[in-house]
Amino acid sequence: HAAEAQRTDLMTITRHVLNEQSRYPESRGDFTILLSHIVLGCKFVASAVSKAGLAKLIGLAGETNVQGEEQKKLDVLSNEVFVKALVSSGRTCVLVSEENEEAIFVDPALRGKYCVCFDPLDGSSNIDCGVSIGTIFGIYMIKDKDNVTLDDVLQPGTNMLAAGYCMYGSSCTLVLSTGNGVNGFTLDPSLGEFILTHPNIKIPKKGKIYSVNEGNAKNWDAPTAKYVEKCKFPQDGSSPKSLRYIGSMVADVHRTLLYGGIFLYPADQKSPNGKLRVLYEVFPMSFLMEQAGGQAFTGKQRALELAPTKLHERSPVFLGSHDDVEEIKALYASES
Ligand code: AHM
Ligand code: MG
Repeated sequence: HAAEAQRTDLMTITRHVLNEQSRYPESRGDFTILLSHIVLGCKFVASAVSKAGLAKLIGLAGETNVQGEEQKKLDVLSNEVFVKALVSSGRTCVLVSEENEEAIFVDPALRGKYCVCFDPLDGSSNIDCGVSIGTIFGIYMIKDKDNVTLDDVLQPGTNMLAAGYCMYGSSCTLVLSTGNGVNGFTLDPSLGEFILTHPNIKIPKKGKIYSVNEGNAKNWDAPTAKYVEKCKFPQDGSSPKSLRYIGSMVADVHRTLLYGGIFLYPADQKSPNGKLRVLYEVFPMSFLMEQAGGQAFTGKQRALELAPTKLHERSPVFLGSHDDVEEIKALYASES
């Protein structure tokens, strides 16, 4: 009665991570505590997102409320919740958020050994129409928490300890890797707990879907243009690929992870470095892809091997199924 056992033996995200961390004898639960604060932020955003339409309907958004305070935009509010949750965990020393120009150095009294880079609410153009949006995060360990500098956050993605995202969609799903495969947890709203629903996610070796903003096609470079042409008009007798593009990185990457295929945000003439940000978009998603058996490429190199020089640096990215990314790598290699 395995199904019965699963229904009654709930694998919460905290229990799962505690199990994983018990492999490390030196672990003192710091990571579990940090993660539970991230999870709290995700639950807050999930709840706020589900009420966003309602708040608008009854005239809350963008207007002053009863206390005479200006209502905060959902992305600004989400950022404040994450920053406060992370600082109060006592386990972080430096934070990088898409919403903050500068890195946030945590007060020495509250410092811990982790650095968290995050985008609290990505895909904001999708908020007002109720389409899926998400939170993305990457976690590093800092060498010396009493002497933290900007260099400590400008590390290549290969140094990342853990990464994940939470998707606020038809259900709320948190996908996490601590460097030992990828697992997905779904929020049970009646319990307020994320329960393991997608153990050990592996991306299909090859997919049937490509995902890109084709509106930028006139500015693409030759390898990207050639690749997308091949998706539509394959020359090897295979069927054309389907196109799916939501315009929320978390949703597009989540579908790619589960169904296979490729997600592209290439460079173009107008944006020579693409659009997506290295520290809190490209790195965490690349880490998850590799951990699930896929690949992530920038057009020049393995995405995780980038060494960022600026907090909000951008990079082109091609990520997804092993074989599909292999094809785009070949096109860029023959170009140079
Ligand atoms: P945002 O940080 O302004 O929300 O932009 C990031 C989003 C990603 O979620 C998504 O992959 C991309 O922008 C879509 O960009 P475009 O509208 O150029 O296709
Ligand atoms: Mg973003």
